Amino acid sequence: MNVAAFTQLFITEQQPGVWLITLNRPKALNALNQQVLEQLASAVAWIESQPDARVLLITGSGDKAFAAGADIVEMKDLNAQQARDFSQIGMATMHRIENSRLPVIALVNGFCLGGGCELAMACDFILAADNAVFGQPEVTLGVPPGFGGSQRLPRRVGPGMAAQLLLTGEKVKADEALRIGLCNQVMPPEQLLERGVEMAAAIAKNAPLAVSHCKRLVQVSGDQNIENGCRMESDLFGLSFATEDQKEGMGAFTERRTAEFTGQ
Ligand code: DAK
Repeated sequence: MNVAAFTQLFITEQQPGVWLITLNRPKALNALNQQVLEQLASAVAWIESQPDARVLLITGSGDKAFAAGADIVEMKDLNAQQARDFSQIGMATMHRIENSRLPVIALVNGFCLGGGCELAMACDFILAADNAVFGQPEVTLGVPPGFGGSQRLPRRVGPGMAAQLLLTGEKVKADEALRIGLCNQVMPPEQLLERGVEMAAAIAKNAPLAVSHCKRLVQVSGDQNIENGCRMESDLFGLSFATEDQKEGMGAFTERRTAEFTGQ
């Protein structure tokens, strides 16, 4: 697949190994229609297939929105079966991002509502511009979330706060999103990409398999009892000693030099 095939997205390599997907429907505030969702899943797979890929960033084009939700215009006349199918397409895209071997960071610039917030939460963590507005306003449109928001929001902010946001449909600004743990950092919009690339570059310097293992372990921590989670951590810790990167990382420490990881 060629990058040019992604008509609804821009794909760029910002630095060696640091890839950026930009949703490209600024006139519709980057609303997620079926085509965007399908291209997003394909783009993640395409970037993963690039041998040097280490970290993925996702943002929205324009200065108003990350994504203002699933595309209401496309959705509004669906029947129950079609709506379920649409939900499954969105769910598959969110799982594709969550299950990527690459760490994924959402760079939220403006409105991040409904499906947009669900997309951001499928990423490993969220950096936000100070103009970001988060929310799951689906109930105001007569539906519950359809791309996993009811499950991912409680895992991010706890059940009480998630219930408040899901049941009222209220929107929260960046500083409140930071306070409740929905996003990790807030900054002026013009610094968002730079900070994201900087953080991605810091991750890209680390051993890729160890990074991938950490991503997986954090994800399962919410689903496992602590013994199962710790058992999985032990297994992956042991497995990492079969990698060249472990020899390189610990060797470099004892030899007082910077490690150079290859992902092997
Ligand atoms: N879908 C489609 N178009 C959208 C959109 C959206 N979610 N959000 C904005 N747009 C379009 C507007 O229609 C407008 O298009 P034109 O009229 O210019 O052609 C353009 O983007 C600019 O929007 P506004 O003129 O409204 O801009 P404002 O600055 O005045 O307002 C706003 C910005 C974000 C406050 C407002 O646009 C807004 O409230 N947008 C909708 C936000 C929202 O409710 N998001 C949640 C969407 S629902 C499920 C599957 C999926 C889902 C649920 C269930 N099942 C299958 C069960 C997911 C649901 C959602 O995500």
